Amino acid sequence: MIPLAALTMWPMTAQADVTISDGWARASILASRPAAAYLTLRSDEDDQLIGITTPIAGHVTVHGVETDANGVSRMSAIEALKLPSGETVTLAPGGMHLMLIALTEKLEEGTVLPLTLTFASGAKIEISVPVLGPGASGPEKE
Ligand SMILES: [Cu+2]
Repeated sequence: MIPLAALTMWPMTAQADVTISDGWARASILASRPAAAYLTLRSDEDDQLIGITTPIAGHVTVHGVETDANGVSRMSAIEALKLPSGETVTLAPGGMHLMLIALTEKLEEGTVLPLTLTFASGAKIEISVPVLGPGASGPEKE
């Protein structure tokens, strides 16, 4: 993993027409367990997030959470996350998240997680998000 000191640009800023902010991942206890990461996206044009990769996980999917009539929540994969023009789309604990599966190492608090996001427009954005503690609920606001 990359030490936090290697983080050159924070907060993350726009490239293409999509602005990404408040990205973070939650430290995981075992590499054999899936991990979750969160971020906020805002696109100036209608776009869709269609792919996410990281060198340390075999698979990254956007998950939504649905609660049925019995109050049972389950996660479902979102193949293409819609980013309507000018709308803020938030992935946060309890709701949508990035699910990292088949990790090659556990997410260690204090390191950063590199992510490459691919959009339907063809744009690609590379970001690094901080890995916060297992009990964190989000990055601290200044
Ligand atoms: Cu999930």
